[in-house]
Amino acid sequence: MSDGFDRLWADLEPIGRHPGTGGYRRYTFGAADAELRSWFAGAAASRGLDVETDGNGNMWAWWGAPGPGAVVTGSHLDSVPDGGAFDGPLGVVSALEAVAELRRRGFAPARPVAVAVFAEEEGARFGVPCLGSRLLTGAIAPERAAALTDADGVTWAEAMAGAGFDPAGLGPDPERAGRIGAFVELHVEQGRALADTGDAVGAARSIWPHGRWRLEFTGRADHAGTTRLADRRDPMLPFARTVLAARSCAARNGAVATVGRVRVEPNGTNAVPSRVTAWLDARAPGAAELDAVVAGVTAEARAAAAEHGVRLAEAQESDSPLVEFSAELRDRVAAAAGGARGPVPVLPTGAGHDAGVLASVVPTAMLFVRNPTGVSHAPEEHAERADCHAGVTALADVLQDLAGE
Ligand code: HGY
Ligand code: MN
Ligand code: MN
Ligand code: MN
Repeated sequence: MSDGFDRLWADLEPIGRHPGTGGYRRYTFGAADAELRSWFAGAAASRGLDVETDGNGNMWAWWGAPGPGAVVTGSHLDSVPDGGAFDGPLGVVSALEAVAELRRRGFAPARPVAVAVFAEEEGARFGVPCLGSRLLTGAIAPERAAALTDADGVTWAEAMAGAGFDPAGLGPDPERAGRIGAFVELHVEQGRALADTGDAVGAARSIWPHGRWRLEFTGRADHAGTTRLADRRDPMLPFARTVLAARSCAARNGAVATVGRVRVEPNGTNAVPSRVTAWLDARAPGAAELDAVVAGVTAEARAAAAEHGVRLAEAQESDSPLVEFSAELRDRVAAAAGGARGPVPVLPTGAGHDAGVLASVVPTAMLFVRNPTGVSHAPEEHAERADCHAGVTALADVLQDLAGE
C-alpha cells in the first residue's frame, strides 16, 4: 500500500512548488490549477473511478454510480501563498489510495463511494474560504461568489471561464449534496496534539468559530518629505494600531487573530499611501470570545482612523460558526480508525475545513495525521511518511466500515 501512496505523492508534490521558497502556490483557476486537476483526473481514472466536475468547480471521482447514501472522502488541492505540501493534498492522495486499498482487499461497497476535491478551500485567491463547498451547499449566494475578486481584480466568474468552466453553473447543488450519506475528510494536523499524545492518527471533535473581516483604510497620498506630520492622513497608522489590537484582544480572550493579505496603495518609499486594505482572521473557542475579539479590534480601528482623518470601510467577508461534529459518526470513525488499538484521540481544532461546511448539511467527520512540529501554512509543514501510510490504512478502515452496509 505504501508504494501506491508514494507514487501518487511523487507525482503530485512538485506541482506548484516555488523553487525559491519551497512553498506551494496553487491557486484556484490560476497557477498550477489545470495541472492539479489533470493529475487528479488521471490518478482517479487509473483507479477505476469516474471523474466529473460540478458547476462550482469541485471534482468528484466515483466508485460505483453516483447515488444516494454515498460515502464521500477527499479534501482540497489549493494552497495559501507559499503554503505547505500536505494541507489539502494529503487528504486527496490518502483518499485515492484508501480506495485502491479497499479494492486490493476485495471489498465491494454496499453504497457508492466518492473522492471529492473542493475548490478554493483556502480562499487565498478570492478571499472567502471553502468557496466550492459553500457554493455546493448553498452557504454563499452564487452572485456573490461570482463577483469575488482576486488581487488583480479578476472575478471568480472570469477566472472560472478563463479556465474553461462555465460560471453559469454556479450555485447550490442539492442533487450532489443530497447524494452524500457521510463525508470523512483526512487532513494533516495543523497543531501538535498528536505529536504530544504519540498517536499517528486522530479524529476531530470540533472546529472553533472563526471569520474574516475586510478593513479598508482610506487616507490621502502625500509627499513623504514635504508633508508635515500634522497635515497627514496616513492610513498606515490606524492599520498599524489595528494589527496591535488584534494581538492584544485575542490574548485577552484566549483566542487568536491575524491581520494579513495586506495591500498598500501606492506602495512607494517616498509617498504617504492613500489606502491600506487588510483582512482580519479571528478565531476563538466560542462565539462570545470571538465577538469580543472582533468588537475590540474594530473599536480600535475606528478610533485610530478617526484620529488620523482616515476613512474606514469594514465588512465581514466570511463566517464559520462553531462546528461540533456529530458525536455518533465521530466516535464510529475514531473507533474504526483505531481498530484493535482502540479509538484514536478526538481533538478540537482552530483550522477551517470543507468538512466544517458540509457538517451543516450531512453527517461529517475528520481524521488528522500527525504533524511532528504542528507547523502549517508554511513550507516547513510536514508529516512522516509512515504516518501518512497509517492515515491511509485508517481511512480505508473507516470507509470500509461506513460503506459496508
Ligand atoms: O485557514 C484555515 O483554517 C484552513 O487551513 N483553510
Ligand atoms: Mn489550510
Ligand atoms: Mn486544508
Ligand atoms: Mn509504510
